[in-house]
This record gives sequence, structure tokens and C-alpha cells, in this order.
Amino acid sequence: MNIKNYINGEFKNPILDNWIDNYNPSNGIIYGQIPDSTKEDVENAYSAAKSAFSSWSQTTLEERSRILIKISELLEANLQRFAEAESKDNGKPVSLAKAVDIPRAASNFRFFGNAITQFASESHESVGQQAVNYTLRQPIGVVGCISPWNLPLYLFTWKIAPALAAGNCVVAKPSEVTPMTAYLLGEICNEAGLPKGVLNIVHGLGGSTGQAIVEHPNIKAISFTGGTATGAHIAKVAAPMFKKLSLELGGKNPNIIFADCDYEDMLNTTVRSSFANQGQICLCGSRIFVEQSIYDKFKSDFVNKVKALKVGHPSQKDTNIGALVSKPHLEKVKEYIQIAKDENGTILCGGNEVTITNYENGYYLEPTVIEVQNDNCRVNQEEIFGPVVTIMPFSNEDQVLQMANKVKYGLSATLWTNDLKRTMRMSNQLQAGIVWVNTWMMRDLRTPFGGVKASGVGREGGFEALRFFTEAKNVCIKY
Ligand code: TXE
Repeated sequence: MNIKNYINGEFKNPILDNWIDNYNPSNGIIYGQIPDSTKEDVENAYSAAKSAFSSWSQTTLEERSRILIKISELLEANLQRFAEAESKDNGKPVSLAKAVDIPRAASNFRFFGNAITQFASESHESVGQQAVNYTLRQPIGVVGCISPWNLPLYLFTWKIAPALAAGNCVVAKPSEVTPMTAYLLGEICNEAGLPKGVLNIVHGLGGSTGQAIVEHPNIKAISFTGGTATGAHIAKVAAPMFKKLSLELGGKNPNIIFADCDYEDMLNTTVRSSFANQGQICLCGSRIFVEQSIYDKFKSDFVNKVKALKVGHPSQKDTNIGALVSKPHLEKVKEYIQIAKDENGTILCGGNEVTITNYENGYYLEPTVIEVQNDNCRVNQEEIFGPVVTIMPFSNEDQVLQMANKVKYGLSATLWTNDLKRTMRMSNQLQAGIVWVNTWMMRDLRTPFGGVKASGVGREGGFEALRFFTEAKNVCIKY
């Protein structure tokens, strides 16, 4: 199946008629093609967005809200179709796409459809100066949203929904590896009555189509989620043009387990935080640190649970771990398993590719647990972004805090303990944008979301996202 660009409410072939193969990770088969869009396609998307802006930015908040909530409802009504499409494109279990990805995409539209009606700005009376200041929060204009392959529609809409709610028009590009649900979203936007040109979706490679969005002189803000190296490159290109930037990048998140935690809850959640979505979530707790006194027990219980996870075809109901997203990504993850061996890490379980009958060319890998000798090794420092976690013991709070913070990333951290004082001390000192205590990936869309250090700049979520997608203008009136 060939997918098309969505420009000015219409589905269009790329101008130069160049196409990229789209693979199904569960069987390695090319099942369609996607536009290899050029600068000219991006320019057409920009022109459509620019033409739509004066009207959309003046559309009442109630009307914008109504349309966004309609999109949300239509996504919910098409849950099965979208979940199957996401799974086929990405390799994740259909059950996961159905429980997490598509409902969350719908929530993103509903949340920001509601949030915009509550978004307020300040006024300051300048006492004694007979003046009043008020702040206008105006949409930026045409903005760019670029998203990755791991949570395709979930992260695509996490950017688009606040951008649209705030009154911007959008040129968006999903990952070329997982373009399908973004394509289907176009149909839904038309059905929901989103005016033509308000949202434009161009497909293509990062280095050409994505680059054209970032380089476009009149696309004034870029919201990007993806790899840290790409984020650094985008920042370099955008800086001389003074674009607003929100960068949500990689992570290498610590999962810190103290002996006083609720053990069963911790164990079950740790299996999830390690391997959900084949470990391809920037929030996965990929470095597990366990207090010495329970280390041996944890090691044995955890490994037994991980061995029981079923690697299988994404459409099978009992599959826990589906296929990795692409052949190159599978190769990258396998390389890290080799690096672990070279560094004298011990593979406690997993480490091998899995062959599934009838789907022999799919990209399947066993969930892998590596015991490391020290926290400086490469598998403990570099983002692997696959079904691979490291474990090692620690002896005290100071030591684990130091190890937790000793990576270049700072996205999230998970802490398992029932000691309140320790929770407060550690939450204050962990270098991360998000700290989960006795839970993982529990999300409230009102909260600020993002990372520190090489995990990015800026915050998404709630009013933070609406602030990002608006310019504040101070008006000072003397009376
Ligand atoms: O990401 P890229 P990739 C990490 C993870 C993974 C690595 C690379 O470690 O192995 O990044 O993944 C677009 N100008 N994360 O290669 O390349 C690209 O087309 C503009 C973490 O998929 O960063 C895609 O739409 N855009 C991450 C998006 O950027 C460009 C999730 C992300 O692609 C571009 C995914 C350019 N020059 C991977 N180059 C997370 N934090 O969740 C690429 N793109």
C-alpha cells in the first residue's frame, strides 16, 4: 500500500515521484511505499499552512476545542484499525497498541482540546505608576513537528494537538520507519472538519524532508523527539534562525531498588519498565541498581520472570515482546550485546535472535538481562533502546546516587523505597526531568515532561506545551 502526503486537506504524491520502501518488522517484508518528499513538497505544505493560519488563529477556542475532541472520538471509534496499522508498521504487539498507543493519541487530542479552553495569561497592575500590563499568548504561526518511530502516533499527536490547540498551523513529519498511522490521521482530520491546510503531513527521510522543515526560514518553531545526535544537529541548524526549539531526546534511565520496597509490585513493574514496547521507550529503566541485601533474590526472581516473557508475532494475543522496529535497529542492539560480552558482562538471560515459525525474517530478539561489574561500561552508559537491561548491586544511597547521575542523559529515574525521607532526598538530587517513586510511566498529561543534560531542552505537557507553542507579548497601558 502506498501512502501519500497530506497537504491542504488532500492526499498527494511527492512532486518528484520518488518513494521509500516500508517494511513490516514482524516478517521483514516490504508492504508498501512512502513518499520520499523533497524541499518542494515541504514548501507546498508550508504554503497551505500559511494560507490557513489567519483563519485558524482567529477561530474561537470553543470551535478549536470541538474539532480536536472530534478527532479524539474518531480515533477511539477506529481503535482496532489504528492499532493493527501501528503494530504492522512498528512490530509492537497489537494488544499494546490497543491498550496504550492509540488510546493515548486520542487522549492527546482530548486533553489539549480541553486545556486550551482553560489556558490563561497574566495581568500585572503597576501600582503607583497608573499602568496595567497584560500578557497576550499568541500562536507562533507555522510550526514544525518531527517525531520518532517508537511510539509513532502517540508522540506525533503529543506535539500536533497542543500546536493546533494554541492556534498554529503545522507541517509535521512522522518517522519514515513508521509513517502509517500518521497517514491515516489525515483522513480522520478531514472527517472531523479540521479546515484545510491547518495540519499538513509530509513523509520522507530525516536528512532531506526533516532537514527541509528545520531549515525552512518561515517555520518558526520546531518540536522534535528522537535521537540525541539528531537533536544536536537540529539545534545547530535552527539556532542562527532563532527558532523556538523543544527537544525530547534519548535516555539511559536508572531504576533504583531499595530493600524496603514493596517487592512484588516492584518486580512486576520492573519487568514492564525494562521490556515494554521491546524496550524501545525513552523512559525505560535500562540501568537497574539493586540494594546489596536483596540483590541475589532479585536477580533470580527477575531473570525467571523475564525468561517467561513470550517473544512472538505481534498479532498473537499472548505475545509479550513483538518485533524490533527495523533490521538496522536489531543489528545495533545485537552489537551492544556483543559489546557487553567483550566488556566481561554476564548475560543472565536472552541475548539471542528468535526465529518465529512462518515469520522467519522478522526482527525478534530475546529480552536480555546483563549483569555488569561496574557502571562505567558502555552498555551502562550508552542508549541501547532495545530489550536489554543491565543490573548491578549497590551498597548505600550515596553510591547509587552517584552512579545514577553519572551518565550524559537525564530523562527519567525510578525509585523503589518506602522510606519517605530517602524519597525526598533522592528525588531532589536525581538528575532527571521525571522521577517516579514506586511506579513507572504513570502519566498525568498536565505535568511537565522532558529531560535535562543530553536528554533535551524544554518541557512538553499541559500548559508547558501551550506556552511553547505561543509567543508571550506584554502590553503596557498607562492610564
Ligand atoms: O532517530 P532519529 P532514529 C534514539 C534511539 C535510537 C536512535 C536513532 O537510541 O536508536 O535515537 O533512532 C527525523 N532533520 N531514539 O534514527 O534519526 C527522522 O526522520 C530533521 C530515542 O529513528 O533521531 C525521524 O522523524 N529531522 C527517541 C525523527 O527525526 C530529522 C525515539 C527521529 O529520528 C533529521 C527514537 C534531520 N537532520 C529514537 N534526521 C526517544 N527519545 O524517544 C532525522 N530526522
